[in-house]
Amino acid sequence: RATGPAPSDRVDLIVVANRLPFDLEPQPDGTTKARQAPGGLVTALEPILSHRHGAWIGWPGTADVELEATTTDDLVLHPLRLSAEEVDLYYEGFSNATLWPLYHDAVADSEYHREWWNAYERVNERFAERAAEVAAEGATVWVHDYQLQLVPQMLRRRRPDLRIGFFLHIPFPPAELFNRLPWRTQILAGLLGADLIGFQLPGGSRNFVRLARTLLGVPSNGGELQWEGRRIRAGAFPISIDSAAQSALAATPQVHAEARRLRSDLGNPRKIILGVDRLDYTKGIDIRLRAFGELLAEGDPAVQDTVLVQIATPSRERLQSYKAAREDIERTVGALNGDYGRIGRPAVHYLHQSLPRQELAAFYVAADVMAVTPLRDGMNLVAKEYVACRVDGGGVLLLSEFTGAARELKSALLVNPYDADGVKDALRTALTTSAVQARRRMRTLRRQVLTHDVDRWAAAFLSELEGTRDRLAEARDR
Ligand code: ADQ
Repeated sequence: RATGPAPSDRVDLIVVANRLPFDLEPQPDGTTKARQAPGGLVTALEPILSHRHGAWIGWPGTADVELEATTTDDLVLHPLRLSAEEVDLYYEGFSNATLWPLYHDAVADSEYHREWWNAYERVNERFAERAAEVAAEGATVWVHDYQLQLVPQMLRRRRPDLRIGFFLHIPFPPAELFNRLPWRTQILAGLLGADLIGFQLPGGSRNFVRLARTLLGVPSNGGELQWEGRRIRAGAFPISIDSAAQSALAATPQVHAEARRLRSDLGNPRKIILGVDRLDYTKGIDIRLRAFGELLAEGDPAVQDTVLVQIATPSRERLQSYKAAREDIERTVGALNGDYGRIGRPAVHYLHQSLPRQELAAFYVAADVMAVTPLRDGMNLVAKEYVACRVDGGGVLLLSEFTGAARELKSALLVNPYDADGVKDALRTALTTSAVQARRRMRTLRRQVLTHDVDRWAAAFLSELEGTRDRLAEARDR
């Protein structure tokens, strides 16, 4: 792009993320229609961005389309074109087949290819370039997630006047894993371009600070780091959901009616166990299926007249590891239904589909037990959505201790997903918990989720980011 926006069109708050918050569809008349993609991040950031006439830079989700910037409700969307090859190498390759498994405890093997890394660098450069064009003097730029870890440094080189924040939605791994990355120092230096680096958990932040010290010799004091003459802060900002909106949705008569209908469609079983995830090998879908299967095989009274409903959104379907995970899950579902189902009454109901928010809420309301069993997860919003939807105060949350959410939701039934007997015991306990006990746990969970929502998360991050620089300017002026 030879020309950028005129200086007067530049904005003072910009979000940079791999994906735009809207799906953009080119129309026959040459205009572009924007449809909001569901998600807490958009809901949280949209009001702040609109209020401050902010902008969002991201890929519109289809390769090889060149779209103009569009404005929706005071928010400017800047679609960034990615070629099919870039999507292959930068997104599916380096982001999802190198970084994703490595950052999730290496639960699957990572692949390391120079051409993936080269594309990652190139695409990060383009995101940084666009942000530099769009940002007003002294603007705040908030960069998101593992696909864009080089952007903070690349942007700072171009625009030292900006305040740059970075938030990682997935775990930041310990040295034992991170050190495998051939480009480990580049990634650390990329992140250090930010003024504030946010993680889901204090452990991720500590991993980062320690690695910056050992690999780059960055001096630090708690979460304060010194790098290239600047002070940088690293810390934990656990993300959440729009708890009030989720709760209000679950309380509507429509969702209640839908929940009753679902229960009846399932044959009015005694208990419903629910799983809701992107179909990803980190989510431990196979683990909950196997635990349920073993209880069925043993004829455990806890699973008598019980069904498991698994809703899995299609995800990253071109990657071999995702194909393998899907095949394993579908084989297991088939085997369980073959062994324990009856005509018209399968043991497991499995949907490989994305559902509308309202229908998902009805499932949450209908489920007696919510099974969240990832091997590793940055936060896990599904656990929080279930809690927010239990306006009736009932329901049992079974939660892997390796999710970020487990740190806040201590009253859930916490399980180690690697411990097959432990998961089985916890599932049995969840199914036989008394209503009084369940309500007691749910009350504590609801207090946490309703008071710690996504607005609070965004406000905490942005005020820390914008406060940081003010303190630094004061320190310099003194
Ligand atoms: P994800 O790995 O995608 O997010 P999660 O936090 O559970 O995981 O969020 C998934 C979202 O998709 C939820 O809002 C859920 O309602 C929705 N969803 C799941 N299945 C669905 C279905 N079948 N139909 C419709 N919607 C469905 C990453 C990190 C997480 C971190 C978030 C936010 O991996 O650890 O919590 O980002 O930071």
